[in-house]
Amino acid sequence: MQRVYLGLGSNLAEPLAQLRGALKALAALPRSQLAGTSSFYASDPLGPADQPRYVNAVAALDTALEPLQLLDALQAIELNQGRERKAERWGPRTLDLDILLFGDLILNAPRLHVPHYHMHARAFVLYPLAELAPELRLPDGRALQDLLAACPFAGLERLSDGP
Ligand code: ATP
Ligand code: 87Y
Ligand code: MG
Ligand code: MG
Repeated sequence: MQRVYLGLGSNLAEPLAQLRGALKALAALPRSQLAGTSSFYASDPLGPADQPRYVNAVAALDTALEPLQLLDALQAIELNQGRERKAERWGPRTLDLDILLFGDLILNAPRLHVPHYHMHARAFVLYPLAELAPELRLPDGRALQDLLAACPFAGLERLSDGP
């Protein structure tokens, strides 16, 4: 079993319901157990700005799936919840499921990079992750608390509506 942290995001078709649907699907994954869920957070889009605000969360999953098996399962959940891939990168989406960390694995395969290449700079990832694992270190030794100190909370809104 490996402890995996997943980033969840949605900005289309009732984001709160999308995240709750995704958590239900994660809880039903084979050879896996959902081990925790952060609060939900709203924020303006990072990157391309002409799209609705996002709701984000982080989930902890204990899994015996291989990394690429997990990626396949996550992409199936995205598709099942209406994710459409358009030509434009970083467009609006019903559901985004990103593998942030897969135990201490460092992997740079064509379809999968872990740790997620940009997690260290995304407040909507780091703050929910810190709810689940405040003492976490990345595989390269960087402490989550140091990443948080360099990444302002400003712009992130912790929602009272949660999982
Ligand atoms: P970003 O990765 O910057 O958050 P995104 O989530 O919008 O952007 P997607 O369109 O969801 O990107 O995914 C594009 C591709 O990224 C996927 O088809 C997948 O193969 C690849 N990928 C690489 N590393 C990861 C990862 N750690 N988690 C999920 N997908 C990944
Ligand atoms: N929340 C997101 O989940 C989110 N996700 C993204 C991609 O997965 C993008 C682009 C669309 N922005 C997001 N914003 C929020 N609030 C991420 C990005 C960040 C920095 C530079 C370019 C792209
Ligand atoms: Mg993403
Ligand atoms: Mg993604």
